[in-house]
Amino acid sequence: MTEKKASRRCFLRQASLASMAAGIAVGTAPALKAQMEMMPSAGTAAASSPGGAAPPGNPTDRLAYGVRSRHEKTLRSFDVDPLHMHFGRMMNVYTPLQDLVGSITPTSLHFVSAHGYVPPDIEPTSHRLMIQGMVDRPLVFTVDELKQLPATSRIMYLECQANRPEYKAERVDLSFGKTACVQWTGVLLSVLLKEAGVRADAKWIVAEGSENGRMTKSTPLSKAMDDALIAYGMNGEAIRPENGYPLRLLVPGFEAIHSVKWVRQIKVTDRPYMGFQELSRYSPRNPKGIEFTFAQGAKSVITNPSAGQQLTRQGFHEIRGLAWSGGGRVSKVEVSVDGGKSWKEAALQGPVLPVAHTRFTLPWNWNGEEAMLMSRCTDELGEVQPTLAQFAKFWGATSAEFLAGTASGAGHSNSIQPWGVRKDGSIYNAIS
Ligand SMILES: Nc1nc2c(c(=O)[nH]1)N[C@H]1C(S)=C(S)[C@@H](COP(=O)(O)O)O[C@H]1N2
Ligand SMILES: [Mo]
Repeated sequence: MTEKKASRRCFLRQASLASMAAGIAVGTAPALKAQMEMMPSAGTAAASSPGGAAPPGNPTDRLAYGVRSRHEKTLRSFDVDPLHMHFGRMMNVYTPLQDLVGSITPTSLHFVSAHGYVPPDIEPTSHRLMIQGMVDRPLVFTVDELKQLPATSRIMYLECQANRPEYKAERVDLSFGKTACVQWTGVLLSVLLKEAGVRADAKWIVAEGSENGRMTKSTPLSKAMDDALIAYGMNGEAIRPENGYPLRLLVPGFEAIHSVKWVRQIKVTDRPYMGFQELSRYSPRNPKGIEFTFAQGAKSVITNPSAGQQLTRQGFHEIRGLAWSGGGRVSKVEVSVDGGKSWKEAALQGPVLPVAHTRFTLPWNWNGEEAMLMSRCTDELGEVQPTLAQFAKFWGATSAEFLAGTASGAGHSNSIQPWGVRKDGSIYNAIS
């Protein structure tokens, strides 16, 4: 290191300490000044951070691994589902959709769903993924071995089957927040299955997680061979512990329960396993017996404005929301401000990716009168998002039964969400 560089670094350190202590910046370039103002020192928060407390943590740690501005307050809401308390803790953590911009969910705000078991704390070097069952050569992989195989990245959404408009929450994240869209990175499961040599009469895979309850889920082999992923990456870094660290299965477009977290085993079989989770909660019942449900239909929701929010003035507002489909790309989103009497086509923010959240927008001039906002997604398969009445009819029930929770055995719910706007600008959930 040259003397000049060394002395400059020394100057920076002293300058920042001096400015922290005194609460003033010495005569430095604007960029450096901004950087120094970001770095509070212990005990002098008030002096160095006018308007509030310093962000938590050590300043050098924050440079090594960033945190957001202390002025940003968006948080996930979470609850423990009392209905499932007797199975253990059912964890529901919701993506705060109303606070997001763009179409990628920040990793820290991704929803979490876990079935009665605490997310395991897995040491990655001791974790293994086993491929076995109806294969010629059972295989065991370490995480490092998987990382050396050809990598695939894919931006895609996940959505819990329990993301149900008919829960009728007075905030969009509480009825729609069990969905998120991030970039996942890993190895195509087909690469591993081909290496293991799947037998001709195999038809299913059964994936098993590593938590105490060892959640298992069956997925058709054809889907597993098509585009399922064994992921280790999430938005450019390791998957977060709650989302499946160090490895999770991802089954694009299927109900998220197929995407088994902390995956430790893929067993190739000729029939689905009726695991505890599949029997208890995720299999719609019809008179013929228990069914499995797979790909999710076209769905959308207006996130802004939405229930619990308040319009503070008449005039221009941009209606914003998210649309997605397990069947592929979103091809069209229509928005109604008069409860479905008339519809206008919204603009889609690109790139429009298959099986990914797609943001839509529509300019709206609020005249101060009552309004009813709705969005309706059409996907590239031509499937159109139904109203609750249409959705209920499909399952041989009524809207009232769905709203009362007595018909909740039905699969993925993708009905249209109406938000009512009152004359005072307050917004309520108008699903009926
Ligand atoms: N091993 C394991 N995998 C799991 C679950 C679980 O409880 N254990 N929950 C499933 C369900 S129901 C959902 S909705 C998604 C949630 O994924 P996320 O927590 O990363 O958002 O994970 C699925 N995979
Ligand atoms: Mo779920």
